Amino acid sequence: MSVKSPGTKSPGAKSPGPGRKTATLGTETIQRGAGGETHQVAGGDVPVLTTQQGIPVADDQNSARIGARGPTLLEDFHFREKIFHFDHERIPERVVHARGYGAHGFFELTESLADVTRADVLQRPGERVPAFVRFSTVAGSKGSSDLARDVRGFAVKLYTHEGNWDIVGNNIPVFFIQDAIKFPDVIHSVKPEPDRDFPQAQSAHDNFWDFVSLSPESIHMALWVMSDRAIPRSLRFMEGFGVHSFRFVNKAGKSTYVKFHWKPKQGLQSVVWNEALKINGADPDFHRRDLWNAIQSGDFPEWELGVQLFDDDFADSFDFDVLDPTKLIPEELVPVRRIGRLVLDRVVDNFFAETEQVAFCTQNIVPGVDFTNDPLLQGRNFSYLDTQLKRLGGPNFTHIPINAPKCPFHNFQQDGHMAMHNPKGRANYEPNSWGGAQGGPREDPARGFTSFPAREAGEKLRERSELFGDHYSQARQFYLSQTETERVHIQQAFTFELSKVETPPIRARVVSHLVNVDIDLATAVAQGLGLEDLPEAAPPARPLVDGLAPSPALSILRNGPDSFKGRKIGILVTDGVDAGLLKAVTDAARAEGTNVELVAPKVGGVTLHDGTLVPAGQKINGGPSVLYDAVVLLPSADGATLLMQEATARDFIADAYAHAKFIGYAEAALPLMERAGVRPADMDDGILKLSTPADATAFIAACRALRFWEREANVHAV
Ligand code: HDD
Repeated sequence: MSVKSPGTKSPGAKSPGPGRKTATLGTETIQRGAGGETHQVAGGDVPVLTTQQGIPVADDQNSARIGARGPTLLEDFHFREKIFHFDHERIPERVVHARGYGAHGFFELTESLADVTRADVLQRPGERVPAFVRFSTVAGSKGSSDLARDVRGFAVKLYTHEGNWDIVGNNIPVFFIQDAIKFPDVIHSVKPEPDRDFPQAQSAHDNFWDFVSLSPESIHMALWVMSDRAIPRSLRFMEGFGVHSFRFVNKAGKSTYVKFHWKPKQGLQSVVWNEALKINGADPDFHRRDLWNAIQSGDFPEWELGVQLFDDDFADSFDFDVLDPTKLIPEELVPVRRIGRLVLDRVVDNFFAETEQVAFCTQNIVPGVDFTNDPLLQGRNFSYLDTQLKRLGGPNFTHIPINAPKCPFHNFQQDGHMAMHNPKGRANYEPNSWGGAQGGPREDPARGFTSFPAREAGEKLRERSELFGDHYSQARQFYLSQTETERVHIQQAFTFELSKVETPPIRARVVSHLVNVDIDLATAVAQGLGLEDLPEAAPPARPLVDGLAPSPALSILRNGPDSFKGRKIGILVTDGVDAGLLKAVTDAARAEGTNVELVAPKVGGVTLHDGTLVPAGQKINGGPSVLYDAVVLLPSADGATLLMQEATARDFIADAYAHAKFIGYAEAALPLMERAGVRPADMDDGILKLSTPADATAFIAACRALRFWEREANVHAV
């Protein structure tokens, strides 16, 4: 027996014309399913499905065939077009920074920089231009998880009145290598090893550390990547850096060096490594979900644009070469002047069209901005345009709306794959003698981009500046600028990563560099690895600079938020929860701007002791405490007894404790806590009993410290 094609007969529905709905019932539309059954679609009118050619489609459930059991017809253009298009949906992922997430927003100037640059976007305070930002991890492929230990890309496109300006930065202000010629090597080394194709999105393997141990220039950045900077709690809670020294050029043609910083208004925050490992399992999309939710709820993330401005005199007096991208300039030496704000206030309409197809390029600069001879930047200027050709399939990727300037643009570039806007008029060359619209655009020496006329002379050679040779002094400065908690995290991260390295000499070679950075760090890592002896220090290429002052700006914990706004609390609840206490906690959280999510035995929710039913955000095994910044335990006495038998409930508490989170609890939770390993003797000032609304307010206030770090010493014996 054959099933009738739903396209041939349907109750009361004639074949609809283009743009007309199939059939509606009130505000709901009758939709026919694959088996000929009907179901209702929420909402009002729906447009008629068409092919790419605009032909209305009568049947999207069955391909055309001869008889119900016969062969499929080649002439079924709708079927063929649909499959053909599906077969070609993928484009090559980015060779680095494949996994990313983007959002729209604006940049608003708050302080004019007219004295140092002619860049139009930096002239008039209060003026806004549209912006698009894409955050990313570097090593993992497009489907890897968000909380890999990795550098985060922080790429900003400003659609200015004088063209697109891209600041293609990272959340770390220095880079692994000094010369772009080493980029394929460092990236190959960190990507999955080519014979076995693992590990994915991890630096913890032999090849990466082999490369680092043989390339001392990467030690400074390795310190950053082993710090909590590489496991941010949220894309909203991290800094961005342009890394290189760029130039500003003013109307008089004077050049000033500049380094770019993005400072999050939300403050800095990271997770701890064990937490990151578990988040990757619980929610591999943790960062993108967080950004999406924040923007959708109107909690728009914001960064200040900061500039470090300096001149040749400073550059000449600095201990390091300002062209060396493995070095930073401490903010305490050259202050960061905050001149604007970047606000992300709109998610994309479509991930592929915008986030996947956006094409950044360090070469996209505007009049008033210029390059320096940083050899990494010079190489990048070649790579980005080149990679887009491969990735986006032709030279017309600038015609894709996300990449097109939002100011007028005219040139004689034409044709090529997918050309969307060829030049109008008769002339497609210049000079030409045609006037008006026929003749097309002309160059404008007054407004157009001009390069800073830096004087260059020298021999053609393959050499680096001598000052590039100190690879340890700033690494040491970074380490000594951290709080004790952060230093321990760095020690643990090196130990973890090198413990995954299977070749002992590579482990020892890395430690031999750490000896030059800090003897305590090297000793802790050597002990953590079980090395019998501390290796000899690797011979430095150049004497180190002694006594660099610590830079507090380099620490995350010294630059946290002053509120718990934008963070998230998980409240563990069961049937019989004290309604008053639950309300007190949620009210206090909301007053702070903190999000709350109820975690319950069943997602359908719980019945409070007053009989109210409240839905839950997560079932307990889908909402582990690693997804929250702090937790509150409000089970009823019966609920606590029930949860004592539930491993995921015990993990919820044990992990929150081990990750140094603030824990609020109702009296009834005590037996459950003890069962989870938090005994009365383990109670500390980060664990607060909640009985009254005042307790709830005090708990939220305590959470502003983000973590109760003092506890960490009690949770790690090894
Ligand atoms: Fe790069 C992508 C940042 C060095 C070559 N890079 C890319 C992205 C970011 C950075 C954020 C992702 C852009 C996006 O979201 O689409 N890259 C950096 C920083 C560097 C750096 C901060 C050092 C300071 N990169 C670097 C070098 C080279 C490249 C030295 C090559 C010589 N980078 C690329 C690339 C990518 C890229 C292959 C891959 C996808 C793309 O460009 O659009 O061209």
